[in-house]
Amino acid sequence: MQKITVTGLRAVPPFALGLVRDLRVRWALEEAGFAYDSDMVAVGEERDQPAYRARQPFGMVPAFEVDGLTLFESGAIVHRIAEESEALMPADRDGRSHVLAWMFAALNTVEPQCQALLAVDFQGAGEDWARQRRPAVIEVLNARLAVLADRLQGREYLLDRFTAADVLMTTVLRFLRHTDLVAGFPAVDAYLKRCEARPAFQRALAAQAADYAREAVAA
Ligand SMILES: N[C@@H](CCC(=O)N[C@@H](CS)C(=O)NCC(=O)O)C(=O)O
Repeated sequence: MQKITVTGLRAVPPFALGLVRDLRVRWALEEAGFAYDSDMVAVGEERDQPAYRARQPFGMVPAFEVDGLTLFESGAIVHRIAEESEALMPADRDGRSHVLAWMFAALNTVEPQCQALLAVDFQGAGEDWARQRRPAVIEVLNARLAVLADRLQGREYLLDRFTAADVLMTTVLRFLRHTDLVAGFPAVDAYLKRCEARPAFQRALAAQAADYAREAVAA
């Protein structure tokens, strides 16, 4: 991979600092050892422009460019990076399929429940609909976390070594950081801390924070 650009958001509310999905792309790049540039887009008009919609049809982040290819959806981007680096995905076909299965599990089975809780706890804070909805969301999340805890019993990572699936699962589980849900499952808690302690994650988080701080100063 040669010239790589990752696009993040220019401004985010405090609860979203360290959660925006360009983080997972930056982390995958750090694990793979690929250098990248970042570029930040504003909320609203800039992301509605045809030039940005051509890169990310929904006007969201992250967007990604490598050697003239533009790509959107954080899962697709992390998968593309993983295809280019054995640091994130093994070479054998069955091994790659297992990584892909856990990538989908993170994005399709766990992330929607985490997002439902974010909607209840932040967008719906103090509202009746959120109070009524919360117990059902927590019940499903606890069920998902219980399965993850079983999976991680006696394992350091989702598979037999660190892969792109851990990049996605970790960044998804971070959406629960305003709760004590993960702490209720020691194996998942230890897994999350283990993944977040990786030097590549720390570099990605610091780079994202530095970009957002720079944008805040410039605003
Ligand atoms: N499924 C998409 C979701 C992208 C997404 O929700 N991005 C958020 C930031 S983490 C965003 O751009 N929010 C601003 C908006 O929706 O306008 C992905 O994984 O890339």
